[in-house]
Amino acid sequence: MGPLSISVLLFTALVLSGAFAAPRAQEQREKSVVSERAAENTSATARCDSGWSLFKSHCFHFISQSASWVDAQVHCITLGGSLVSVHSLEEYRFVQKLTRGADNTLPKTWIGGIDAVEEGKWLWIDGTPFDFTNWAPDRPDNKGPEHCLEMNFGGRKQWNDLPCSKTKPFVCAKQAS
Ligand SMILES: [Ca+2]
Ligand SMILES: [Ca+2]
Repeated sequence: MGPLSISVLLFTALVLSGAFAAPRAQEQREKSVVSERAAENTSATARCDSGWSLFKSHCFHFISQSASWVDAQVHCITLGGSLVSVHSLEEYRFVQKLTRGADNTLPKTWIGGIDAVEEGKWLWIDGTPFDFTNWAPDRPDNKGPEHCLEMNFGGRKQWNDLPCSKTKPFVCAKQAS
């Protein structure tokens, strides 16, 4: 075997061992560190996809097509998010604006609250604390029973519990990029 054959064999062995792929992997690791740092600094750089609206660190999207609560959540997941959770009156007013129709009405709309696991113990399906409520008078009343949360209910457009199989428009939310 001559020197040329040995170099060809050596080169082939290096390619097969992935020696030349290593710098690319390193570059990808560096890129992901940069994007992680960018994500930490969302206040300055937060952005939403087209059709989504930014509030603080999250993007929100109203879907006017009606679905059951669980189908709504599945749809939000396919968009990279979850049914929205609401943590302040300011945030509620923001979400309400997204639901306002061309005819200026506020349709009853699913958001991410459920008490399906244990009656009366309300959770947000995105896992955030249930730290703000805006129930309509005498709600939740669990008539049905009712384990899912609709907004824009009653004269003051507040919250009501409703059977999860009812179909409503819904609001998804996801972390801003
Ligand atoms: Ca209930
Ligand atoms: Ca109810």
